[in-house]
Amino acid sequence: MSVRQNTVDSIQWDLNLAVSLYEKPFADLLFQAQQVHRENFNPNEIQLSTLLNIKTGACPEDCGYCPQSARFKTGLKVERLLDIETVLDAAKVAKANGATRFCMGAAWRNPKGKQLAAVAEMVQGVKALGLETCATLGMLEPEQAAELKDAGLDYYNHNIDTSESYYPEVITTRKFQDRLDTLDTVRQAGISVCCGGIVGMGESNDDRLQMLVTLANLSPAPESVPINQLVPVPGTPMENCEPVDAIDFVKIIAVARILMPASRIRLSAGRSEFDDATQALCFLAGANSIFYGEKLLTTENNEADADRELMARLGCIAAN
Ligand code: SAM
Ligand code: DTB
Ligand code: SF4
Repeated sequence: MSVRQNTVDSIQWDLNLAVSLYEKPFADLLFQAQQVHRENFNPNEIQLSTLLNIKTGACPEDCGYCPQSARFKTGLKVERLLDIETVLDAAKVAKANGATRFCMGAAWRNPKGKQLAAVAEMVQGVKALGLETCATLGMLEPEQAAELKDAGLDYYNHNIDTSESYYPEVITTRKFQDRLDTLDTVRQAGISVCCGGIVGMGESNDDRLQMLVTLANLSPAPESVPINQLVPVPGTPMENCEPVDAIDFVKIIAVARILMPASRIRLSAGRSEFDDATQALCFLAGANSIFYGEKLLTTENNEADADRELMARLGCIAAN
């Protein structure tokens, strides 16, 4: 089956197409994904984003995967919004280590007036260091998105997390449509969209593929697509979820690459569970971005030294 690029607004992907891709023989799927990848990117470049949690825990939402929800006893130490110096120091370290994008995350349902002003100042400071800026702060109002854009925000991360039908099993305190509305608000403000989801939360394979179809049908598709494997944190309702089969995960990446030819597909949370060979297969399948640095938001990530070594072994360079 030939698959056209999602560069024309009228092209809508559907679940049947995603399933037919997913069910192809592994070698055929990876070959197609690699072809699409090469048409759109230097296949040996990986984009490096570093995360910093600027406000930790005590979140009112009930996202079943999240150690930062106030509803679950995860033993996390709650921290107020960091001061700007601490954030800029972390951004300088990230830049010195080779990251090109710095993503600030806050455990909020949505930012309030003063909080947004403080984050806007951080964005301005990070941008002035010569880094791309990204923030993930929850739901946004149009004027807040405009303020962030004015401050120099390049990307806003807001994940759909899963398929629309599985979503109520994961989160009840805000709707799937709320997520789409925020994504629209971000897009309208002229900020690039970073939007992906999580696999390994007990969803079906069709849920995973439907999530990719929904992402691909955003018009345009998100510029960045983080694919997280659940980090099962003790104390959360999902603490006992089983890890995703590595080959299934690689196939999800390949389908994401084919459905979203021009998007950066990011190997995100849960990467440290994958051995080097699995990560290499993910890159072959079209992943071309990682979270880089020892910490995600509250959980551990791969060692930066190990990532540099793996990239060198694979002949990969960091994207500018
Ligand atoms: N509070 C904001 C929000 O929910 O949009 C921003 C921070 S929130 C932690 C950002 C994203 O991290 C979530 O949408 C989810 O996709 C991901 N995430 C959180 N906990 C995770 C976990 N345990 N495993 C994998 N991904 C996770
Ligand atoms: C995304 O999709 N994954 C990142 C980022 N966007 C903000 C967050 C992963 C969080 C993993 C659990 C934690 O460290 O708290
Ligand atoms: Fe709060 Fe975001 Fe965690 Fe949901 S994912 S509980 S909104 S920090």
